Amino acid sequence: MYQVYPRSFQDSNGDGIGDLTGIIQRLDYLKKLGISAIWLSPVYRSPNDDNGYDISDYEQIMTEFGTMADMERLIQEAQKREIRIIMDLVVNHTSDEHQWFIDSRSSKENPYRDFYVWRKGVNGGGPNDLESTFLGPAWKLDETTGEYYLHLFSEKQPDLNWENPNVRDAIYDMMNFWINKGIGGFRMDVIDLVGKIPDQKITGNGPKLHDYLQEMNAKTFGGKNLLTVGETWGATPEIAKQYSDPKRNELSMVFQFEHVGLDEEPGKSKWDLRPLQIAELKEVFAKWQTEIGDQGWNSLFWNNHDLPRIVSRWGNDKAYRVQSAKMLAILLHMLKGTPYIYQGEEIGMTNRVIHDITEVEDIESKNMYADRIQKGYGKKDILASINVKGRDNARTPMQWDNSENAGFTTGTPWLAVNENYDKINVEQALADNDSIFYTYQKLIDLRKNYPLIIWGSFELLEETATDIFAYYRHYQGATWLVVCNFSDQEQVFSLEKTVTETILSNTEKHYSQLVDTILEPYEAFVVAISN
Ligand code: TEU
Ligand code: CA
Repeated sequence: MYQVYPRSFQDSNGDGIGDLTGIIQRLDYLKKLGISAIWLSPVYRSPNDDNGYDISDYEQIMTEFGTMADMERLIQEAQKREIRIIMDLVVNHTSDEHQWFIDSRSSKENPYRDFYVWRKGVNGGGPNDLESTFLGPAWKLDETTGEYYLHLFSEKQPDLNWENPNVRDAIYDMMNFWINKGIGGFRMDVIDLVGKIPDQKITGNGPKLHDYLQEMNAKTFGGKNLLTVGETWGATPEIAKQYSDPKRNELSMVFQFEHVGLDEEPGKSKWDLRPLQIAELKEVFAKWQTEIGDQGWNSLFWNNHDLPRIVSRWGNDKAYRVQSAKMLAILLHMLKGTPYIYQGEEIGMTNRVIHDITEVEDIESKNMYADRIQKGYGKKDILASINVKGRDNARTPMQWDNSENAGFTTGTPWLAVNENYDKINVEQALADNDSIFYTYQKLIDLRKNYPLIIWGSFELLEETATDIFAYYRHYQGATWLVVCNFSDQEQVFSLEKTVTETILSNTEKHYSQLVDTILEPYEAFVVAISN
């Protein structure tokens, strides 16, 4: 799967904003990479308070992105190349500009009143102290009726009331509208929140969550060979099995985020940083690889539109950019699960550096900045956190070539292009046989040809240097070994096994035996071994 963030992928008409026609123009590139499906971040009508994750009409296309005819063309053109389009389904909340909410807020008697979560205030404030993910109270007083509505994200993203069966039916109708257009499935935004019971301050994993998903499955995509993936921040392996065990008729797979928090201070926010411990990363991956077993299915990802660029975060985007990006690709793609590549990851795009808050577009970063300024943090420290973790890091325009604005637009890009586009771009990557792109292409090809990668069981090698991440995959009597040096230092790896084949490496080396092997910084390889 390849994630496209449409706003930043390819502009086709010079207005500085990526669009659907731009995506169509780049399908041949994605075909060359070898992907099977595109997860398309939201393209629905939206006032863009949260870049399309605030939807004002689910059955219209965002004006800047094009028309419904363009969307139908994208689905068809992708299908011609055996690529399916996975729509982003944002149904925990809508925009406050959605007609349902406009009606809902108009009076307490309106038939749409119960489409959202309305409560009376308590002692002159909100009903309780629930907080929004984007900071501040999750309850907002609405003057028209003097009641509060719930918004777990921005004030312009009121939460839908899933306890109301009419809400659920309206959502299922909308999903069927898209299924009938020939899409390949849905990525479900913060789906673990829809069973919330706000009065008890339960947000994630509410008691009715899985009932709702089974109902949704039955009334929409069930039995139709569509792919569904739930964004589930609060999943444990047990919970992941509930979502994705085929017997339960819910979703195909989940995104779980346990590894994503490993460089954050426990109990604090994503902005409070600490160094990644490789030992913890190994532990978390090994846990998910083994505990989910054959019952459920997991996604594999380093990146998305909310996360910083992995080569800058856990690789080394200075001295070892190419080597570390390939190591990270190999490590992830040889695991069990469905891999997701975020646009630009396949050419090793990096975080960008900002010097002032005026350069920021992302609502999450902006709200955090305002909040921390008010709490007395220093500007420098706040900007440092944004440079490491801010969501705009992933959202700078795709770097296609070394022409002005990286070939993304002939106009002024909505968000500045990373300055390094003259060196890091698709044209360069395609011209260089040794580029990160070709490692991704090879990995995708391997996955299509070796059932061992899909189905093989996982075994972590415990007795290695801490900074070496090594594991076996076993399948039908065959064993592959994956060895990754997760550091900018040489490491010694030793194993008394015979190598029968070198499958892939990010060095020129061929491996025959592994006793006292010196690994270069960020070296990674995959070999078949005899047992
Ligand atoms: O993200 C869910 C979510 O909880 C994020 O706000 C996350 O905590 C944060 O971005 C991590 O940096 C989804 C979408 O992926 C995100 O883009 C949306 O802003 C959010 O839902 C609301 O729809
Ligand atoms: Ca455009």
